[in-house]
Amino acid sequence: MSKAFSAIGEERDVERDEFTPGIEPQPTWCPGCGDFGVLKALKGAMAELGKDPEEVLLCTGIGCSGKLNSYFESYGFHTIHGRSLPVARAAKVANHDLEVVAAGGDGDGYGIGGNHFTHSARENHDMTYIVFNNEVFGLTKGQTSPTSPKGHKSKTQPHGNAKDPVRPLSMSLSAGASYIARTAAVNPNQAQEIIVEAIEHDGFSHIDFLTQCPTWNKDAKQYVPYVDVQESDDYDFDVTDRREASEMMYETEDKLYEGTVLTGRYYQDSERNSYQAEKQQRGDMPDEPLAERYFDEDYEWERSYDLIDRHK
Ligand SMILES: Cc1ncc(C[n+]2csc(CCOP(=O)(O)OP(=O)(O)O)c2C)c(N)n1
Ligand code: SF4
Ligand SMILES: [Mg+2]
Repeated sequence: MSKAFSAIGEERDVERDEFTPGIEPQPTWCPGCGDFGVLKALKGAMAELGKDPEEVLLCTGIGCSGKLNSYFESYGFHTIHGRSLPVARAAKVANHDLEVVAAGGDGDGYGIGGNHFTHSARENHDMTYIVFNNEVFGLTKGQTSPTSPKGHKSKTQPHGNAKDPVRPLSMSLSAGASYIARTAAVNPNQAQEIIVEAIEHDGFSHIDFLTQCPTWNKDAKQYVPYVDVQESDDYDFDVTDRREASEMMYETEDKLYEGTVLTGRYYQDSERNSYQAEKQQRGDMPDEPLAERYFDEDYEWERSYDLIDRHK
């Protein structure tokens, strides 16, 4: 339980259990699945931040990871495969008062939804994107995913994966995310701290969340022992320096497949405007949620043609 200020400025106690749905569905995740760690850390982070469930929208993709919003009390939208981000972006643009979190798997976010990931990061939408990275397609029984190691054997690649895995952190940095971190389900305290920071960050926050899949990724690590790059004396880099962050990400991505699990904060740019701030500076987005205009019968809509004429 944490003491926090609610959105209306009242101090109150927020408990993790407020984010447990009233009907308490039992998660259908397998015993030992890393997805439990994300759920626990997310509930803990929301309680620490003093959020009310009705202030939060959780959009998920398809996969074991996509079941997250069945077990998390808030507004929710279980979208289609790879499409949690466009739905999350639309909701945020329509109502920027919402705390928007999108979540999905490595197949969902780095594969079929990769294009949405790239452009959401580039546009720096103010939201938190949690990618459950278990290095397989879990829900559909363990096929090779974009983060499966080279040589990894599965039903779709019985002779071993011929492809190099994607580099999620580097991809995110080059696309334009302004907060980038990696954590692991086996490290719940760090995971909660990182989710809190990601939500507080004003811009697109990407968390690559290592979630072990004991059912379909048996030769994979349980992501232990992990090293926190901020805590370790072996690493020293500036998270606000793009070049240093990029080098550290490269090393982290290589080491994961060599058996060393590096986690922590990798990059933060607090200077860059979020999409919303940029639009507001240009006079394109009102202070009140845009969606309120639809309920205002007297609102006079402008056509974009008229605006173009005005700028001639
Ligand atoms: C358009 C579309 N293609 C394929 C599928 C089948 N499908 C469902 S989940 C999934 C992969 C999920 O893997 P990942 O995103 O890594 O999530 P995980 O289950 O590992 O959490 C696939 C291919 C689908 N539901 N929709
Ligand atoms: S198949 Fe893997 S990812 Fe899915 S619930 Fe089971 S352990 Fe978790
Ligand atoms: Mg997966």
